[in-house]
Amino acid sequence: MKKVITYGTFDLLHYGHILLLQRAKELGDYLIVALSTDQFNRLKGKDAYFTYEERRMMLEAIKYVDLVIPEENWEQKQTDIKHWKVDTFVMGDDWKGKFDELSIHCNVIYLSRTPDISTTSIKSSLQAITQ
Ligand code: C2G
Repeated sequence: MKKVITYGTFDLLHYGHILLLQRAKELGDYLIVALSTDQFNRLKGKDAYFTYEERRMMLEAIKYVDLVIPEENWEQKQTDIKHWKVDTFVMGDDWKGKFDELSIHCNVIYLSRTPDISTTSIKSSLQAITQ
């Protein structure tokens, strides 16, 4: 079984996230999503609209996703890769180069980010509509 892992906040789930998860799953047979906890989001400077539990439930409903685990810090990736016997680590290419050190443990692949959609842009559009 070829295991793939990816990390993120996945707030206000949108098609950019889904396309990332779809392509990540195509790289193996089993996709693990390490989902940023509410506490880690604060560390990342992100104020997610949905709680961890709400974001987890939505991710678990996606057919490409096989397991959701908590992402609690920046440093856990190497441990996760070893613990879950991961073959491939995947991120959108807004992170290109940032996790290359993991290539001693597994394949590291950066997939092209879907243009013109982001959680931030959704929030801005909604604010404009409701003002
Ligand atoms: N993504 C994408 N296309 C978009 C938006 C996001 O491909 N239009 C990808 C991102 O590149 C990332 C994943 O979807 O790989 C999740 O995006 P975020 O929730 O914004 O993740 P981020 O806050 O970047 O967290 O330790 C890593 C961090 O937890 C990554």
